[in-house]
Amino acid sequence: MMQTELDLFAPHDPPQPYRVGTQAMVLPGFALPQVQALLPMLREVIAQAPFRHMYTPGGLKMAVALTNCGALGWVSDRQGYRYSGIDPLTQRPWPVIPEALVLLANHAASLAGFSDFQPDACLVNCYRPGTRLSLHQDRDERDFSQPIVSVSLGLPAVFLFGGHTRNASTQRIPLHHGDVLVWGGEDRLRFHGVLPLKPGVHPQMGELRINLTLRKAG
Ligand code: MD6
Ligand code: FE
Repeated sequence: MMQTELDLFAPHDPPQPYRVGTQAMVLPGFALPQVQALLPMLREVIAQAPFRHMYTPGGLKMAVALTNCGALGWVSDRQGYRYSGIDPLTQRPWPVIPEALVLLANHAASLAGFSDFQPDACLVNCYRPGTRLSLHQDRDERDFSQPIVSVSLGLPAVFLFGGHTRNASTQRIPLHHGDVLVWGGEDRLRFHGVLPLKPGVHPQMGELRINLTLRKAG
């Protein structure tokens, strides 16, 4: 009896990993043990390569602010989408990916069935309340056999996971602070996006959602 009452106040364990596709998996809370160590490293990355709003090839300003770390960074401008070793804003190489983040991504990928994942690119996306990411495919990488590992921080978001065509139906996947999403294989080219971020204040991150996507781009 007493035990039952105490359990009501015990912190919840994060739910178990679950599949959202044949080769796509959510690892709830997987990054939580590392977050306190990762945040100062992320701050350092952002100091060296600040968030900025890029333009689509069509000339529209992207709602998500972004930066990168790693040998390659994802960039967009009137010329198109591509990976570049040089930050167009600073004209310097992107900061290195913090080793703890590489290890976390490699570990998450192996739990999801992708061994030996060696990311060389980490895209850092920053969302404010109201910011959304429209449905897209990730196809600027060289080798689609390599998975993508995505770490969510800050405010929760609803991730849309679609099919292989833009108009296929989408599943809604809630992503919280510390959740890791891994996908690859036959799910690698599925359309996906993020619904407009709901207003809120995260205790550690404030009015922000930050998403880190780690890839083998080159
Ligand atoms: C985001 N993520 O969660 C945007 N792409 O903010 C992506 O576009 C994404 O999380 C490929 C694989 C995982 C992702
Ligand atoms: Fe994407």
